[in-house]
Amino acid sequence: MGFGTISRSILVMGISLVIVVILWAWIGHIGPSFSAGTLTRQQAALRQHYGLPFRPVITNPTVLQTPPSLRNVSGNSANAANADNSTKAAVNNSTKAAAGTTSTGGTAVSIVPGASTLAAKAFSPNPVNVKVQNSITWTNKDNVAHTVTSGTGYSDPNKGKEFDSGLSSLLTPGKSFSHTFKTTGEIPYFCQIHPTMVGKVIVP
Ligand SMILES: [Cu+2]
Repeated sequence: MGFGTISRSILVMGISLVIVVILWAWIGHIGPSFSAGTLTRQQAALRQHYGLPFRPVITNPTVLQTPPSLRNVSGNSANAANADNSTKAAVNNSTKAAAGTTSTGGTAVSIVPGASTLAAKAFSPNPVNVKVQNSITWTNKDNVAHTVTSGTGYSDPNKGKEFDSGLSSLLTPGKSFSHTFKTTGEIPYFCQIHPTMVGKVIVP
């Protein structure tokens, strides 16, 4: 075996290696990008083709960490319950809609940065006073999603009765939620994602 054969073998190996590297750089990324991007586009195209409603892809880690059964608590209770409860849900929704239209001139409450670990300091000011028939607008100034939900916590049977920004439409960073208070009282509230976040509304 002469040097010619050896050098040809080395050349063939070298060319093979170069081809593998070029293919890897050219189409090596298709695996992960196919599973993420292409499937999303295909699903969107099929939904449009069959006239199905648009469903946003959830990428918010906070939402993904919330069990699906807890993402739409008010909706679930309306589905599971009798006519009496669904009527209540309808009344509650119309109250929410009314509150949304009177968002101007209300009292402002911030969900402060880092709120999820700040317990009673998560909301500012806290407690907050508001006159009857006036509204409070909560604005999320943190960088993760929260809710403002009336009640003392998950186990409160009256949870969300007075107001609930909801798990299906989370208060993502920068988002606001308003509610008008029709009766006097002291209303405790909390965040459904971080139940240690607690506040109180006083309607004297
Ligand atoms: Cu929260």
